[in-house]
Amino acid sequence: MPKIKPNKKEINLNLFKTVDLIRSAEKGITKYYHEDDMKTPMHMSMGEEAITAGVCHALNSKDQVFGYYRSHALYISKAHEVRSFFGEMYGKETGCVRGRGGSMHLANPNAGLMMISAIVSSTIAPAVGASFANKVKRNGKIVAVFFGDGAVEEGVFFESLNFACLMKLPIIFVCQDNELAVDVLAKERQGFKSIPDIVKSFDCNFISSQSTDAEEIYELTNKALDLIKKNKKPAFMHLKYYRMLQHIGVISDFDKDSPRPKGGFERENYRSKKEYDEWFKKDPLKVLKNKLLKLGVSEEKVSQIEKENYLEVEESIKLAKEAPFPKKSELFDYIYAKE
Ligand SMILES: Cc1ncc(C[n+]2csc(CCOP(=O)(O)OP(=O)(O)O)c2C)c(N)n1
Ligand SMILES: [Mg+2]
Repeated sequence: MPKIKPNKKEINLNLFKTVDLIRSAEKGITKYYHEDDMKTPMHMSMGEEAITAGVCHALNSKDQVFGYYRSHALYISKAHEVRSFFGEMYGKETGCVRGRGGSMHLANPNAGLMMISAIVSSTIAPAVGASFANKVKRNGKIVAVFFGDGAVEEGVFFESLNFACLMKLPIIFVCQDNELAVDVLAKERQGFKSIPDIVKSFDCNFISSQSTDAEEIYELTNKALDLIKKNKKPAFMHLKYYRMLQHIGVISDFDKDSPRPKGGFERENYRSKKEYDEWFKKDPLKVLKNKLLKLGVSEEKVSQIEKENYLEVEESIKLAKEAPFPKKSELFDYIYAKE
């Protein structure tokens, strides 16, 4: 059966629900992180939500995504839930990987979120492997693998892209380019002209955007999916965004009230307040909210979605705090080898 395309208002409402849930969840993290009960480093997604929400809305629920340590937004865009998300943040048995993983090792295979990892570039090869398996099985599943611009500087990226192009795999490479690896700018790291220049020399479909409008990313992903279907070549989406917070942790570089954490990663003044202000005007959440109002959605409806998301986040945090830790006797369960 051909997919019936939802109308513009419906698409934007669904995207707003997702993007607002992601933002609410991260605001929840920000609110409670100082209590020190979430024993996991946080690589926050604020700023990248349009990318994950847009791509995942275009995928089917059976399609598979692979992420990296900055994947709160990806998790919520694909799994549409925050109960086991917060269970995981608190290291509890109710977490999506039963409290073993934390923020950098989320997974939810039933929802198609296969793995994320703390090692730069490390999920790209498994994603290509999964896509190869899907092709052999002819099960129609698409893989989307998300990674930062820093991942392009790793050898495994080239091998994986090469193999995917050679084997004509049904996979979308989603490069989330914030032009930073921690506090090192792209021009200080890259011995090549640009990421598009590299990728265009491979035999794949190439799409790029700087948009923070999730609907635009959704439409571009549909285009990528059509191209994969038509010419059987993988797609590469090069998508720019601004990382709103510091590399790790819950404050921005420009928070006047929150002092920079001692032993923080970033150099002073590695990016400008002007750039921050410019991107902030294009905050993915603001973009969607303004669009909904222009499309005739009432302020009450928008506030109702925001309230529902807020309450769901607060309830999920409460349940996570009350939930049990994994049992000590199960410490060595779910690992490859035991002594
Ligand atoms: C193989 C490897 N090298 C170095 C690191 C240390 N490291 C952690 S995050 C990071 C920056 C990666 O930047 P990017 O891929 O652009 O992702 P972003 O944090 O900007 O989202 C580095 C170098 C690592 N985790 N893994
Ligand atoms: Mg980066």
